[in-house]
Amino acid sequence: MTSENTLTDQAQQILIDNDRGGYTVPTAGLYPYQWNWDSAVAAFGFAQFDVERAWVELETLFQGQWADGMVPHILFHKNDPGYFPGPDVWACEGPIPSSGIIQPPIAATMARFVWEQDREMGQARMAVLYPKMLAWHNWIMRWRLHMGAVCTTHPWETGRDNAPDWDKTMARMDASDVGEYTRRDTAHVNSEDRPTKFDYDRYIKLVQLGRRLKWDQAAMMAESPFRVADPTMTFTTLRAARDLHAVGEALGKDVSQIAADIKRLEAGVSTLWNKDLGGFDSRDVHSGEWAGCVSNASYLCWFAGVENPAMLARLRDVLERVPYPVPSNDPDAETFDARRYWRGPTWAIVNMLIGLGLKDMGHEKEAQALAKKTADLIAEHGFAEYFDPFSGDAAGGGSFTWTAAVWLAWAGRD
Ligand code: 9WN
Repeated sequence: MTSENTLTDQAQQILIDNDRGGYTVPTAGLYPYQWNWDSAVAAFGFAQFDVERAWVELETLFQGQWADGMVPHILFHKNDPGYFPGPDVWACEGPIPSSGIIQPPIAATMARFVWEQDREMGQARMAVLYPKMLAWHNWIMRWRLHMGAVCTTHPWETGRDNAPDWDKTMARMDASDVGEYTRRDTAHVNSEDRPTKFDYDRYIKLVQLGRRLKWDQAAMMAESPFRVADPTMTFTTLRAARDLHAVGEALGKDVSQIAADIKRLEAGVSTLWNKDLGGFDSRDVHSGEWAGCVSNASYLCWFAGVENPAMLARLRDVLERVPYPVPSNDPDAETFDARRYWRGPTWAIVNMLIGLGLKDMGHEKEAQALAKKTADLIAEHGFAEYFDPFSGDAAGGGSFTWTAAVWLAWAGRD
């Protein structure tokens, strides 16, 4: 048995071990529930050895869909005191106890990959999922657009929780009355690798606001201090729209509305180009201010089918300079921190999305280089939640579902 085979076996075993029956937890202990974008990636991983289980993962995720089309960022299938904030803090009323926010909508893209591997048998499954995915897309188009770019209403929505993108917006928030609460994350992993108390106070403050407003989108839009148009949400929504368009056409649906949405989102992408920074950036909708951050999400442009020579030049530089790219923050930025979560570390999941985009857009050489470096990182340092981009050291949780799925579906394949 070669070591590559061993890694593939290990990756499959991680997905099997993290399976809680119809859904996969990101990792045991630290994250005991079903997370939205983790689950979509898990489906892509499962599709490499158990396509039936891949469909089930997506179907379970959409069982949590709210009546208005929203698909929550966490589904609390079974209560677990090991995670905070749990269902009692969110107080949401969907079909499954859940959080009240979303995550990057990559489910449609991952579902398309699963379907491409299972065109005949999967046709009926896709026909059932498609209207649900479309309803979520329509919800995002209705509630989250600003000048065509997609906004986040909570740092957790982007999946890049403590990215410096939110620093200025968070600094303007008053969380002095958030009250007492007990974090559980720092009981599982090193607190140096996690967001600070300053950040957590504001995460919880925003949950309290949503709860008070009964998760009413119009009310939250009017009252929330946190509304940022961001590359993660915008690029993943645009990519999902392209995938829904393709799947819809194949299913014989009228896709004219999605085609119009794609145009709106493309226009939105251009509002995220910070020309002084020379990169795709986040912008605070209330203040109009740029975050001034080149993150790993800035490189998702190709994933969304958007070409950009300046970003390509940046990526080539990062591939040269950083031993284990792509860092979640520009290594030259003052805010760079090689271990603290989304302020520097490399995340295999984002690498995969960047790499898939690069390949689609004909940047084969860069796509291969990134896949190889990600494979080396995992082979040398394990299936960690994230990694120090300079030393490669593992950080956060271990035996991580999406890192295993990335190995199976992308990095470990060539
Ligand atoms: C909050 C599960 C999730 C990922 C996110 C990552 C982290 C949660 C947390 O874990 O966020 O959603 O409690 O830190 O930032 O991207 O989906 O793996």
